[in-house]
Amino acid sequence: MSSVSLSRYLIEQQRVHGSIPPPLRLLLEVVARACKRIAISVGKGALGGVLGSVGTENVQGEVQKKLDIIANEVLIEANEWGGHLAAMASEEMDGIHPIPNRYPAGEYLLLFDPLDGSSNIDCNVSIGTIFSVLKKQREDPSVIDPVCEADFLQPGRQQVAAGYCLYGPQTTLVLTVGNGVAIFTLDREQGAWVLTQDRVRIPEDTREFAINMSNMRHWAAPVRRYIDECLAGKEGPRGKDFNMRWIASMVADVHRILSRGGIFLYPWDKREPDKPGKLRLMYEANPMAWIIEQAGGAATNGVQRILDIQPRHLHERVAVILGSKNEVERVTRYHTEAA
Ligand code: AHM
Ligand code: MG
Repeated sequence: MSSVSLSRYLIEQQRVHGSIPPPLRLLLEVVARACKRIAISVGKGALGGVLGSVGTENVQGEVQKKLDIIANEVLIEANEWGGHLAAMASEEMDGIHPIPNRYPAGEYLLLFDPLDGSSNIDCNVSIGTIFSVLKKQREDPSVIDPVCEADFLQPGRQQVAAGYCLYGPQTTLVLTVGNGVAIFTLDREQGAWVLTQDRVRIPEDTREFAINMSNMRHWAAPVRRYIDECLAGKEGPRGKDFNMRWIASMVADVHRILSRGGIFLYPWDKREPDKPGKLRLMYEANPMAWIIEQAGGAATNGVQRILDIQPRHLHERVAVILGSKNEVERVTRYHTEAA
């Protein structure tokens, strides 16, 4: 059978399932093309002069790496002129980026974490790009007010597409448009995305967890209880041994969970009691939560489904617990029992 390209996959989704209007399909193709360009820069590493920091901080006070900035610029340049977007928002920019007047504007809103796993860039460990697409919702479409931050503040269940690109030993694009999860691998010789897995399913049970254990002393009781029980192994209440993996690139940790199951936690902790968590709701948690749910897993912040959270700010943070369904439900139950 001939291989299925990203374009063919998207056209068939549109034809058979009606889940992708043409402007959304074209927008996703542009995002995928931008990811190819980012993959080239990532692959060059020191030879391309792209490693190291630039000496600036983003809106969250994190030091920006050269590749954070490069990836952000590539995504903006690639997506500005196509006519499908009203605006973009990025983890690396303070405010939204409306489409400049010299280009036609469309109805979609694109959000991204241009380079996730920044601490891994300089040590040649897998990193990625995460993206989410929303549609501008206006009660009266004839009102043509300029696009603003409030247009972006939609719960994750309203996403119309979400995905990530993982720059690892292989470059992989993972995508959902609400009809399951598809994985494409970059064929470097052809420069083409080839469908390598469709209808991905995450096992409901697992013996593997991913959490930054160095924060253990700061966790809340329900998270501590869950991890303590995992660590107790066969002799403990779970009656089985658990393995642990932590790559510190959410894209890579989530990809492992899509491949073989597992649970990922970045919980609230008492170092920053006023912040719900480290990860960003709109650039990281929402797209990953939808992908995980579309593959049969679950995603909560401990008390609520992530996709139901009503965002109040663009750069809002959230606690994240996602992966194999039965484990996520267990951690969520521990939170309810402790409340
Ligand atoms: P980034 O977007 O600045 O790279 O930060 C997000 C990353 C996630 O990819 C990862 O899960 C987490 O931060 C790692 O945090 P830690 O350094 O505490 O292990
Ligand atoms: Mg990130």
